[in-house]
Amino acid sequence: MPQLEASAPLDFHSENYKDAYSRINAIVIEGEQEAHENYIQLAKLLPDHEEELIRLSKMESRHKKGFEACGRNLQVTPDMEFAREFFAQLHQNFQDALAEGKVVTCLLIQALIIECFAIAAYNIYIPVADDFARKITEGVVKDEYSHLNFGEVWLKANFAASKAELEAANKQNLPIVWQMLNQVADDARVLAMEKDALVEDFMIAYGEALSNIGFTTRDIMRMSAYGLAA
Ligand code: Y39
Ligand code: FE
Ligand code: FE
Ligand code: FE
Repeated sequence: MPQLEASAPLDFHSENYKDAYSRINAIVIEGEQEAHENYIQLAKLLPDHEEELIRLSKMESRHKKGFEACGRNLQVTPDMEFAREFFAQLHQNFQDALAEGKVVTCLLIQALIIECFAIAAYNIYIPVADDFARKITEGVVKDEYSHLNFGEVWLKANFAASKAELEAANKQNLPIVWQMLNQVADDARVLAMEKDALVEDFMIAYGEALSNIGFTTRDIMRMSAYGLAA
């Protein structure tokens, strides 16, 4: 059902809204913090792109500050412990890949999967956000497309050498995204963000990214199927 039909008007100050926001806002703040750290780590793995990656990492800390302000504006205290748990598996997989110098896996996790997750979530949030958060999120989502683009351009230029590692990293990490979405579906719905819409926008962004990198439609169909039943 379309999001705007048959739904009660949102009360941004209701206890119900604020309770759900305490977790979704925390996830976004934690995600931005981890993205900041991940781009600093990527800069070490890709010294030729150090300057650009440090620039991206600084954008992520600005995003974090913006979303912290969104929580304060609604007088919500973000549940950061919930958020750290929420990202723990992807965080661990990124750290493991980093320790092995697997730059392709690190790029798939941060620059493709997490960025597509952010793009989907922020685009779905913008039409249903409060005025303050909408303005912040509109600025942020533009940046996220540029982060996704960095990953696409690098992986496209290194496609032949990266293909097998990308497929393995997709198989390892895509099912985790569906688990994460399931975990927040109820809270997202309170904010008028429907799970089906999130899944659809994620798959469009992720499928387009894989296509831009050089995967065939057949590859993309096969890769997208991982973990869908999670
Ligand atoms: O690159 C980035 O800035 C990404 C870290 C931010 C991820 C945000 C994750 C959003 C998930 C929200 C789920 C709402 C339903
Ligand atoms: Fe860490
Ligand atoms: Fe960001
Ligand atoms: Fe980003």
